[in-house]
Amino acid sequence: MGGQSSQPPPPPPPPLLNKPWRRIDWGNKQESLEYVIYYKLHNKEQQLRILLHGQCGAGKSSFINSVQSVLRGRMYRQALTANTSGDSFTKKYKTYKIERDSPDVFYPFVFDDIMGLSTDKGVIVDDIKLILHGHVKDNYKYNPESKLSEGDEHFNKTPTDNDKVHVLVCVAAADTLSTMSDEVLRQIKEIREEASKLDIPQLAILTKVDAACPEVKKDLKNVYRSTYMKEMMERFSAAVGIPMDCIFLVKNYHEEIDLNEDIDLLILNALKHILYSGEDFVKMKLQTRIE
Ligand SMILES: Nc1nc2c(ncn2[C@@H]2O[C@H](COP(=O)(O)OP(=O)(O)OP(=O)(O)O)[C@@H](O)[C@H]2O)c(=O)[nH]1
Ligand SMILES: [Mg+2]
Repeated sequence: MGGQSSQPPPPPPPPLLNKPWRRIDWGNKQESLEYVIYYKLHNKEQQLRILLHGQCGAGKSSFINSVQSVLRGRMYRQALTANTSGDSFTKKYKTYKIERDSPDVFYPFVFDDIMGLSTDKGVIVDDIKLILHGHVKDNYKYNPESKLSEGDEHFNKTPTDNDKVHVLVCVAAADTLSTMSDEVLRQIKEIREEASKLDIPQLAILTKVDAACPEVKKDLKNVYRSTYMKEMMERFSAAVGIPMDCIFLVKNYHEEIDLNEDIDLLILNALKHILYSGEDFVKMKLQTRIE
């Protein structure tokens, strides 16, 4: 303007950083796997309840299947998933235990899968708050008209500590992050606020990294070198208030029929941090009870 020569725009950042900004020990799956395989809590009766929430189609059910696949060493598809858009495919609140060694022995952590958030069904947020407090029984079928009421057979009036949520994980699809509606973001924040009141630790996983960035699709090991993925994480962190060190990039099993070590490593990395947070929370609760 005004005859002055304007500065040329800065060159776009290179698609890949020279060095990854977060370290993943590629090629060493055993260490992470052993951490989970031998994972136990001090109190044998204690169980960590991990609740996954997030937009419809974000990959919540797929993440549970992916964790099961890694831990069982073969593809596992217990939680139903679907390639649909719009309404949530998962309609029920369901708890998934993971078998360890034999059919009646389970890992000391469980995953709660729920219906996804969408723009028009605000009732789900009230139900999720009840889940955080342990008031919702397994297999509750979500009713879009009204939240679960105290008189319902699926309302748990006297939740034990194992019924309550110990880690809240927000799942978001990296490839559609930029189009996430303000309403869904608001719902995520509202759920986080309730969890914060209960001191429940909160993490996030960004799925579908393969669909979000061509460099990552080419080689999953590029995931923490991709400038685009880092920017997505930063934007998501700013939008929902979850700090960067609590956000993990993941590619779920979705079309593969065989396990892949790189996919496993990202899933184990996220799972390890989820378990650390849950364990710290349980310890903190125990201490405050003793004091
Ligand atoms: N490319 C790719 N596709 C994925 C990934 N994770 C999940 N998907 C696909 O995304 C679709 C939705 O996945 P779901 O696991 O059903 O998502 P959800 O969050 O449980 O969805 P609702 O139950 O509807 O809320 C399915 O077609 C999956 O195969 C991923 O990491 N990469
Ligand atoms: Mg689902």
